[in-house]
Amino acid sequence: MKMVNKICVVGLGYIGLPTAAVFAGKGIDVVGVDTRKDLVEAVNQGRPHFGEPNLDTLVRRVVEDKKLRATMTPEPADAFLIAVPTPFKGNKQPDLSYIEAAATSIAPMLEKGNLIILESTSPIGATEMMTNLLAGLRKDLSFPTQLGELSDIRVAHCPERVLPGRILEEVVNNARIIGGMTRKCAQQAVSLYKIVVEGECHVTNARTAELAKLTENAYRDVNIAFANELSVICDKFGINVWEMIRMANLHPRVNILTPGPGVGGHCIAVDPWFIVDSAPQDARLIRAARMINDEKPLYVVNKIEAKARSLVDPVVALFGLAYKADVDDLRESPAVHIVEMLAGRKIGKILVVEPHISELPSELKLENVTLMDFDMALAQANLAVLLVDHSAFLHVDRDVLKDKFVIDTRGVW
Ligand code: SAJ
Repeated sequence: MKMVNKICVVGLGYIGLPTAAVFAGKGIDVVGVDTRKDLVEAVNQGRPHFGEPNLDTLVRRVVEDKKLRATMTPEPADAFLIAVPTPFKGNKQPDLSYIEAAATSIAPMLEKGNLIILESTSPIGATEMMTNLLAGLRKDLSFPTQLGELSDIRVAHCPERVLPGRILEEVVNNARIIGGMTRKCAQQAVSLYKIVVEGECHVTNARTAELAKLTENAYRDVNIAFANELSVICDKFGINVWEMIRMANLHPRVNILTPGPGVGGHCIAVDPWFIVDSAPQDARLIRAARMINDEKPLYVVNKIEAKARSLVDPVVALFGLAYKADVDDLRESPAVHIVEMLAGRKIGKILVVEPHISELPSELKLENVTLMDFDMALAQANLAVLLVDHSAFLHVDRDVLKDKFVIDTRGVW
């Protein structure tokens, strides 16, 4: 295989930026491309636009070493790595417009011998769709959907699998699924990942890789839904669900996940819908799990409202807005939905504590919602609701909590 000297990473988000930085850290020339000017400028100043352990130090170093550079238009390279979002549309169907735009933007830069990797989480058939789109744009080159192993361009789907909060560690150590459009495509992709990945690279075809990635997140979603369903059942009987699960998990073949206020983030709350969309008649359990997890925030709101209405002068403090512990990411966060719904119920004063932000998101800029620090909110509240198990919330003074009504959606207080 041709040596990889230069990589063009399209999309400098939660996956693209760390991946670009890790390759640059290994001495590869990396050009990062993004359509957002502010983000490109920030990267060129050595500043990531989101919080992730150790990412700022790495980005600063590779930018200073001139190994990573960001631009708004792709450049010719040996390999192109696409890491753009794949959200869903209003009808829960996958929105592939970012993949299409990324492919269209790299098409003029392609040269014989190039490797294109789609890292974005994708519905079944998306890699093939992207390849056909490129083939239509570059009739002078051949693609694996046309010529198989003889193609000029190699294409593979290698889905990202890193956990926010541990991205830099997992991008190197996790095993990778390498879904080649052909065997040679896969081999070339393995050679590329071996530059940075210490985990094993497992070769398969692109469709299997697409569904395997969706399955990983659907597996977690289904298991969290099971835990969330149990939490509702336990509430009915006055049983502490966390204690009950701890007991059940003592069985050597039982490992139930943790109930919470709902499932957030841009992956687990989204990706299972891609399976449902591909097989609407058959994906019954996957759909049910999605609905159970999506309904959990409303259940929590009803519980908070019922308790608040039983108080004379309710002051409700809600702890945490992020979609999970110790991240600053509010996307698809059940906690944000809960505060928003609760504010609409006009139950009294709502205090919000989120140490990772300095300003409330726009949907929560409401007259009855105030962002406050932990001690002040706890002192003022008569109903304390834990929505996110941030480390900063775990060492709460039990004596202070004793004087309040407490709703703990995470089972840690
Ligand atoms: N959650 C629970 N109970 C649990 C575990 C999680 O309520 O027992 C909630 C969290 O609070 C959060 C949501 O689920 O709201 C998702 O959090 P997560 O930590 O399970 O996963 P993500 O969304 O941060 O990252 C997932 C990971 N996928 C799997 O673990 C199978 C990650 O490896 C993927 O790379 C990522 O999705 C992705 O980008 O697809």
